[in-house]
Amino acid sequence: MSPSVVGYTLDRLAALGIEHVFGVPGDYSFPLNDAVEVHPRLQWVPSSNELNAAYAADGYARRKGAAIVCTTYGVGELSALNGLMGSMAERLPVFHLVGTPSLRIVRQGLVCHHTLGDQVYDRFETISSAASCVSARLTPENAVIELERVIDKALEESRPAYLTFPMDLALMPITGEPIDGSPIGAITQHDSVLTELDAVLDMLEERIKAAHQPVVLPTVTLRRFGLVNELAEFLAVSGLAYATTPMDKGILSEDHSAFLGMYNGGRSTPSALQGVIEGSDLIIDLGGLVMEDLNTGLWSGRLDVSRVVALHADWVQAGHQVFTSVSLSDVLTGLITRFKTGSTQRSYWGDARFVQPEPLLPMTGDAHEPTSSAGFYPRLQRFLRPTDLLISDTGSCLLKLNSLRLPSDVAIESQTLWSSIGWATPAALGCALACNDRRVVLVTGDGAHQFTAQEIGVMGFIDVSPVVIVLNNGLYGVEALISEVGHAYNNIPVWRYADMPETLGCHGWWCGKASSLVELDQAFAAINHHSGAAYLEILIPPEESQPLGDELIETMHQTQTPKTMS
Ligand SMILES: Cc1ncc(C[n+]2csc(CCOP(=O)(O)OP(=O)(O)O)c2C)c(N)n1
Ligand SMILES: [Mg+2]
Repeated sequence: MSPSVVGYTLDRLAALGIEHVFGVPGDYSFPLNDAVEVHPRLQWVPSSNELNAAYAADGYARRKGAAIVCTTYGVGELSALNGLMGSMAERLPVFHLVGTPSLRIVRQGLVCHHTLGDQVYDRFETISSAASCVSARLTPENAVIELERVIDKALEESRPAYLTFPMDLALMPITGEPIDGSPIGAITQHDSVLTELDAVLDMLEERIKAAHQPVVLPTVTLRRFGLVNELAEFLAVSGLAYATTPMDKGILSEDHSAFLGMYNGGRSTPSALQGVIEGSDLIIDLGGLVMEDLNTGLWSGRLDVSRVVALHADWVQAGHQVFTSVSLSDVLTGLITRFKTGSTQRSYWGDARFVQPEPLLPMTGDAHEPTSSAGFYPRLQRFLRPTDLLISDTGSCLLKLNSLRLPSDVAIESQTLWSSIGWATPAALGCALACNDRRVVLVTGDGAHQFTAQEIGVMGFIDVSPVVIVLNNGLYGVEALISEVGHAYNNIPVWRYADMPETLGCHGWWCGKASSLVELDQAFAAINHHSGAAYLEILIPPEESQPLGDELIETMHQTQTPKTMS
């Protein structure tokens, strides 16, 4: 007996290595919900709402390679869209499965719930498919062939896919031969056109040989395509030094001997790094840098295009020269081979040798002083353990964490490009489920946390054990700064954060609140001794809510205020 359309879809996605499905059930989605419930390799994770489900799936895909989010027609799918659009921006293959009215309802023209009361049934498909790079409506006849196309495209682009399932067709058996599929780790990028690949490798070899001080800017795209080990090997055989932008932070352990620090235009750390990168005669952009404001020190970075060779996922740009149909993985492995077999092996550190990444922040503050940003970040650096995965929400904490040196083998996930506040709490849940070999440490502002804090209840319910750190300054701090402190719209309700895990049904969590540095030290020590989940609220004075310098605030004003108004 052939599997049903939904059963086969889940088999095919589980074959990629996905083990969890995030979502909220709904009557149109029951065929999907039921199929997940009985699937031997998939576990349903109940989300508090569809936006949280999409954020959790985004986090999961960052660490697992792909994820599934399942919502119901109209009301459910539309609620998930901000999360999925974030996965579009940040390049994460999240499969969005949506149950829709049956073909029988559509053919009879019956007016049904979750519509505008008219007989338009496909209104939401155009909206939801905008948050995907590929979409399909699955039927018994097309399920096999369409799933291959959709999976291939989603992985090729590393972006979401949108799949709809009319609820009657969803339960019918597929008509084609099922395909087993392979796990994500075994799936490679599309083959390159060989003549084009050779031309790229020749060009790169020549440019590297001729350069006095080439530098590498590896991007997070390498992680998305499973090429982090290749990056490490490339750095080892080439002897090239590298720096990362905020979006690409922590791609390798930040105690790597070739690591120079964070390139962020005029806000680089160490500050001398800006000169090294911008003065370099060859900048190898590995994966496609995103030159957005928060990734370029508010556009203060200037990379001379004639010195940049950009290796995108499937094309290459060197000045005005463009090469197409070459995959990043082929270019990287080709370069490794050329360095290994060629005579060009040498160290290219040049002046870069004199730039050292920032050490850990010095410990500041007397034990009985109140907690503050200045006291928190050096303590956080010392609290983190090798293999920890730090998740940061958008807000003043991200601006600070992006410029901090991470301790050895600590990884980080953030949404520097999409920057949707509230993302991090559900994303921490997704990350915790995707990688049980790392302790997840979430740092979030209170404002961001209030968006999606219900997911703490889900963490307790399904028994994952993150460390949650909430920075309570009572306001949308970073916004207060940019919009000038004093606006009532930046104040947020006063919550008793440390009481929340218990209210939300979490058992065995260490929960506490720190308002002085001695309490903070004790809390961190207690959390490191506790074997389960932990939730720590830290009071941050509102007047010192953001660790941003005056000069940065001024730059933000200048960048954001239209010339006619200044
Ligand atoms: C979904 C969404 N809504 C609004 C914003 C605008 N925004 C950016 S940061 C921020 C405030 C964050 O406040 P909080 O989490 O308390 O961090 P703080 O800066 O106070 O430490 C807001 C409202 C956004 N980025 N995303
Ligand atoms: Mg705040």
